[in-house]
Amino acid sequence: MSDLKKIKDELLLKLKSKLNLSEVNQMKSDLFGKNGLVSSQFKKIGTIAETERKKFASELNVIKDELQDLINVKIKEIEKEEIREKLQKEKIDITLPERPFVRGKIHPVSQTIDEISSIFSEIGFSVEEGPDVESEYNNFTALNTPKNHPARDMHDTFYLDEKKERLLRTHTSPVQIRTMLKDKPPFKIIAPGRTYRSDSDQTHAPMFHQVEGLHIDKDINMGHLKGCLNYFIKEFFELDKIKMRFRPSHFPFTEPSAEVDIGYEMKDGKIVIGEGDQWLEILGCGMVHPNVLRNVKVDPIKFQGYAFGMGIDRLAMLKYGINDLRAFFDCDYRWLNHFGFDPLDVPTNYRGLSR
Ligand code: 2U9
Repeated sequence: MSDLKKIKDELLLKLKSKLNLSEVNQMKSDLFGKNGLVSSQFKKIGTIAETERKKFASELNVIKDELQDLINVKIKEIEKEEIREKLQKEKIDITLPERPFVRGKIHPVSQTIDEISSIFSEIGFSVEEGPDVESEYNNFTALNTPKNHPARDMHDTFYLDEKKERLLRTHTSPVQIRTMLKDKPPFKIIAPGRTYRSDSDQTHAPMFHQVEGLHIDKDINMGHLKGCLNYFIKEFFELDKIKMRFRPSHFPFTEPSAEVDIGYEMKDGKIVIGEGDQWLEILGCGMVHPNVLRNVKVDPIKFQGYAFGMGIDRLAMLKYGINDLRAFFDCDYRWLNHFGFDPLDVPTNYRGLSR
């Protein structure tokens, strides 16, 4: 029994000195570890005379509990002290100025693409995307655009090789070609994205944004095209009624083709869209040319449909009253801070489309 008492007295003595957590943990394993002092006392039980054994075992258990309590109390004390010391060292200086908080803005073009995608998704269009670098076939030949067409000229198109086989797409139409080559009709898609033309002045940038739409099914006619575009323009400009006219035009990939104008007037130096006796060209459209359908292995007797295309940058300028196109792509943060959109501001006509 004197052994047990000795162990306890020694522990009490050690615990009186200033210890850190790892020293106490070491003491714990010296006592209760596999070959610790207490553990070896337990091993002794079998060697003790039967008359003494019960008493020894019960005293050993009592001392073991006492030792464990002593150690646990010491550990708690040390932890408390460590927290106290840490809190004292980590004083917060409330006189420090706050860190500046900068939140980015959404570019008006991205905002407009989101709005357009969301409006068309309401009436069953899905969004398709494709690469900026395209083949001559997808960009021109498949779209019934002959070799002598002015759009193919070096002055209009950025070619990437001598043979003029690869180019920067001049419209997003190759996205529709790719979709039709890969899937089966019906198709009801829009294709927004970057497009390029070798053209740069006050109103033209060499890179600009377009959205095109394509709806191919059995018995689709120009009435569907007019209904779809009328719905889109009203939703986009947030108007209940809008003056709209279709003017005959020509594109190689549509027949018949038309350009769409909307009514507007100037009031106090500002453009008011929807009414008035002035006309503003807004997009081009038409019924997809049978040659285009044949090029993508769609039978034009069974399937017909319409297509349309419009410039996103100009739509964004009109809706948000921005008048210099070149500033769009200058990457000037002051401009973006002024014309950009707060990512946490949910617009009233938001339809839940995420970027
Ligand atoms: C396929 C078949 C037909 C897309 C169309 C237009 C008319 C059009 C211009 C508007 C202003 C381009 O940004 S802009 O310069 N686009 O006028 N785009 S029809 O027709 C297609 C597209 C794909 C397979």
